[in-house]
Amino acid sequence: MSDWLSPDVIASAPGRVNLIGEHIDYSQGFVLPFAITYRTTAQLRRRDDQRIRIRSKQRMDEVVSTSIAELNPGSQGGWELYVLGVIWSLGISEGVDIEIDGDVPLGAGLSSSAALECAVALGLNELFSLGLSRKELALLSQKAENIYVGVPCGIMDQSVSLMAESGSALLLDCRDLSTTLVPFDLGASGLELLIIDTRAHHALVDGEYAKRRQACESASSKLSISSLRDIELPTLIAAREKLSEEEFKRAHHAVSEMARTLEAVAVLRQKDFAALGELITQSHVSLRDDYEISCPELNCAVDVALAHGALGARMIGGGFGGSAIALVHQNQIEMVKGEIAESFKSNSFAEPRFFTSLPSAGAEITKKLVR
Ligand code: GAF
Repeated sequence: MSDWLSPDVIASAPGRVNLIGEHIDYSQGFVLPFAITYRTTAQLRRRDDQRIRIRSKQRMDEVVSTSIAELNPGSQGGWELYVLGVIWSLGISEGVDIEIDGDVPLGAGLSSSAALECAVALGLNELFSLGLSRKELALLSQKAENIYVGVPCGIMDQSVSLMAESGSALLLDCRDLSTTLVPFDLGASGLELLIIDTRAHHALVDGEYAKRRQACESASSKLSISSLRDIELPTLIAAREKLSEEEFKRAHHAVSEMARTLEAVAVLRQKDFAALGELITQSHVSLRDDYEISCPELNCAVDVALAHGALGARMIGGGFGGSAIALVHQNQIEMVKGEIAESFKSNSFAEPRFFTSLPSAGAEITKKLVR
């Protein structure tokens, strides 16, 4: 096993927090995520046969051993499916050993799966000299998750993991994957973004995510548009009777969230953090009431943060658990954490975990193949 210790290539990729623009990537909207400091690392080594071996530093006694010929979309498994899916979606035809390590909190809605896919994708791109662009790698990582793993995610998480830059949030146009960096420096204004992992269940694979996507697609089709990107709020409201109550609510979230995201970029450029906080909170209300993907733990984290001075707070990610964010004055962070922990305790929720993160760099190659 000593050959695991001398990789040809090392690549790493971050998890993400989405500042605003939730559940609109698959409606071709605008999203504003940033990469977090927590990263997944993939060490890759070429083999001279067709075998694939995968292991994780967190579970050194378990080695997944398979081969290129055995790659099969839809097969059963655990975390290794994300790695196998990327090997499959990139069309790799030679054997490889991959060792994974990292500190992206698992199950916290901070996109540890995209971090894993993107670290492997960037590493394979280097190892096999594929010459794929970051945008192509994002699309192939999404394909791995959609088809190989069977999770119908959008393109936000993979894009930010591959294309983010330190110090900025990434405005991503999910229609053409064009990006604009938006400087995001809370510290200079005495603020911090608190990430609250509620430790409630994240139900992305359980069908609710797919139902939301379907509602947006059927609303678009009834409105004769290619996606909800193509309609403004007043027109949607005027066309309300064409949609079911559920479709209208889902579309109302998507269309209003797209407008909020662009407004958030404008206020961020003016460093108007009070206005940013309001938009963040409006996003939560819309996700809670129109999109109906929040849960008591997320609502509790948001409500307690707002009641104790946060400028804004909302759930992030797929919903039904995972994390919330709160825009908090630095000198109030400990107090807000304490109040949330106390409230979780009195509601008999699991003990929350807290993180903070500066906007960090996207995926990187830290050891290159010497040619
Ligand atoms: C999950 C998905 F993977 C993303 O594509 C996105 O839809 C997000 O939920 C909600 O904004 O993270």
